[in-house]
Amino acid sequence: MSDFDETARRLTVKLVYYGPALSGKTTNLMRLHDLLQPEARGELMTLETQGDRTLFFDLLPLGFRAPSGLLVKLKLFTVPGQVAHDGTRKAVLSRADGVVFVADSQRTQGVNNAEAFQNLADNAARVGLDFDRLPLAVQFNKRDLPEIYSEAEIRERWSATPWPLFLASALNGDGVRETFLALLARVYADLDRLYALRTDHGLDEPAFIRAAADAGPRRQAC
Ligand SMILES: Nc1nc2c(ncn2[C@@H]2O[C@H](COP(=O)(O)OP(=O)(O)OP(=O)(O)O)[C@@H](O)[C@H]2O)c(=O)[nH]1
Ligand SMILES: [Mg+2]
Repeated sequence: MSDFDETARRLTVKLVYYGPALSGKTTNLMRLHDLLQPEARGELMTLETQGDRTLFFDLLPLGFRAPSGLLVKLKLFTVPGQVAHDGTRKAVLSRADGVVFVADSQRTQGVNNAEAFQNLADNAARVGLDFDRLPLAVQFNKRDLPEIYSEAEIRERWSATPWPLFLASALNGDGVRETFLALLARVYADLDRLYALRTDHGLDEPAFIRAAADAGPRRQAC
């Protein structure tokens, strides 16, 4: 749930990268961090991880000012994908304004993807999010690996769903920005309805997306 502080003229928005263990959620944030403006980067803070495994979450904060002076802060989180960390996933998902579901394209990971997607729907309900209205983008990552589901198979399987679908190889950055931009577009519609971004703050959808995608980020892993 976005947080609008009228006195401080600040809007805080929470975006969450969700998905099965090792699908590439943290790598998405790392590549976004690389792609966004280097001169505005803050410290990279890494707390507890175990090998590639996120134990709590990663955080990449972005910020920019609307023409009205409103400070828009975007907080990008990753959840830990390992099944055991469900409590943390729920906490991170709580009050999310939008979600990227990062699936693993490898054929061995079909069941894990499905379970993680169900877990997202279940946890959304548990934390009071309306899953049917939640801005969501779906990314199939690791396209560079052998033994992956074909694009046709993936598109066929997801054809009845309303969410935009992206193929990515987060390791080398392919598809990372496109996925993020699609989520921003979906989130903008809700924010504009709630806070009249276009009429009261001079921020239409293209300007919002441009500003957010160019904002100088800082990444913190916890
Ligand atoms: N080949 C390939 N490897 C990838 C890609 N994206 C991520 N990886 C690798 O997959 C491993 C797991 O990536 P992470 O980003 O840590 O995965 P995660 O989803 O954050 O995992 P958890 O924190 O355990 O939930 C790492 O070794 C990454 O380098 C990709 O597009 N291609
Ligand atoms: Mg991770």
